[in-house]
Amino acid sequence: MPAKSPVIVDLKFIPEEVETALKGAFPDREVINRADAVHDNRDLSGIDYAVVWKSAPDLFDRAPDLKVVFSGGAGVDHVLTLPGLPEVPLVRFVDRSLTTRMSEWVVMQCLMHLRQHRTYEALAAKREWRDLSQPEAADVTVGIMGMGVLGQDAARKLSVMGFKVVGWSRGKKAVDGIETYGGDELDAFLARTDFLVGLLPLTPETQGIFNAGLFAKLSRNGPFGAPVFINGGRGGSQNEADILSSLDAGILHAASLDVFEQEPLSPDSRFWQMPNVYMTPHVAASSDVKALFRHVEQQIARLESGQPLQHVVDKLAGY
Ligand code: NDP
Ligand code: OXD
Repeated sequence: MPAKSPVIVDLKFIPEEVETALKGAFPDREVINRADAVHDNRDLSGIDYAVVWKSAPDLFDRAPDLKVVFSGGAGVDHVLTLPGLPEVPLVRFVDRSLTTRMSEWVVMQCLMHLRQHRTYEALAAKREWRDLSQPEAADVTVGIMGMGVLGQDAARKLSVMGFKVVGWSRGKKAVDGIETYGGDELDAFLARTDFLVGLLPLTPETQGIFNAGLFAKLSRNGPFGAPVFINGGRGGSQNEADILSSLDAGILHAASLDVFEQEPLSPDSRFWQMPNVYMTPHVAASSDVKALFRHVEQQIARLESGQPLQHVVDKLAGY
């Protein structure tokens, strides 16, 4: 039997987590972890598989014979923009742990805004004991842009918490208990939305979609008057100058941002000082590296036994 192809691992994750996850992973084949300097001059030709997250741009030059590229995350914009991406299937990471993490983040942000957590923190810092009038989840309609794997799970979990939920996606979805809108119904969707959640991939169509024009179309009938913007998708989909000016002008009440146009976010960014903005450093749904390697093993096993790969990206659509 011919030897099984090695797997190239090129992941800009926490290096120790990758090392630990690699122990016991891919037991039947060699692993070339590009974080390991011993592989610096290694010939990567003839290798079938690579698992990548923010790979060095020379990857496809160095490894010209790849048969499948696996994204280390659910998003693939970081792969689609790499020079020399070969005409082979690109498989994205779809996994229970990742989906659960994103829904935790989304539900947490919605609850923190609903429960006016920042205001209570500020009161606590002044040792001031004061109650604020308290809307409930049922008073808020959360609108999710991007009703894919992550959007649909977040929608269900927000519903369980009592929020009214509406969803928007390119193709209209049927999700139990959730009112959904298709691509050409954006304005009607926005008019319903008090808390806007972005869970879109970054594509030419979604670049800069979260801008002043869109914020102006959101509902102003929610409990805080102005709407809240929450983005866990990609920073390239948001116009940060517009978010800042909309917050300044009271067109937006508050925001939660996990992703930014430039990452890491500059220490000079005004976002750091804004009391009504929650920020996290692109960690809303980090990949569990062990689960990622299990998923890659399963997909390779499918391919090598003649079954179709799952979660293959439509490169034309960009996600
Ligand atoms: P999916 O591919 O499952 O879902 C994408 C959704 O976006 C689909 O509903 C799709 O519509 C919709 N969509 C795409 N383009 C458009 C458009 N032009 N107009 C309207 N709707 C559109 O992706 P996931 O849910 O798995 O992930 C979503 C994104 O979340 C990822 O691409 C990634 O960028 C981001 N992400 C961020 C993380 C973080 O830690 N911050 C972690 C993981 C992911 P349709 O259903 O009709 O195809
Ligand atoms: C992803 C991410 O796409 O973590 O999975 O951003």
